[in-house]
Amino acid sequence: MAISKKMEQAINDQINAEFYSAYLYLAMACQADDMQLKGLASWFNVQYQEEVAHAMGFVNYLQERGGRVVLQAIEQPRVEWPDAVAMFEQTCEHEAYVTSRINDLAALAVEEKDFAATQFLNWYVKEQVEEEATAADILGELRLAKDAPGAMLFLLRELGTRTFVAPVIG
Ligand code: OFO
Repeated sequence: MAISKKMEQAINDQINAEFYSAYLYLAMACQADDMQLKGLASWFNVQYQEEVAHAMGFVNYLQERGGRVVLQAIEQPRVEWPDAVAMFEQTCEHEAYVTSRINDLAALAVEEKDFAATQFLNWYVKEQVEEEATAADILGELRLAKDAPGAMLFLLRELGTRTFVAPVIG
């Protein structure tokens, strides 16, 4: 069954939102690099790659369903944050927003009785739980370490151990 025009549009909008997420985290990675915080830069670089993978998951799905991918302009992200805590505050806020978008997409799939889309979107629903939990955990630890340089250094080094593993989406 061909995908509906409404779902096609919603997925195209989500492709844009995922690429915007990639841009946002790349901007954070670049600032962290400027601050000589390699571990932090590396964590956000991995996050950037994850977001590109999320966008490509939607691109591939839409093509598989016979829809037309229409790439939209990506909004310029913020370029500066006062510190790592502020970066993760925005990360938490942004991931909550993305979760609400994924939920809206899942609701549209149910409304349209598009069960293939429902199945596909389940992966993103679960992924968002993980994305929000990870960002919240790191924010909590960063707040705790804020006034203890030794602890902060340890934490930032630990963030640098994260590696990118291409997700199997769908
Ligand atoms: Fe694509 O999950 Fe973050 O934004």
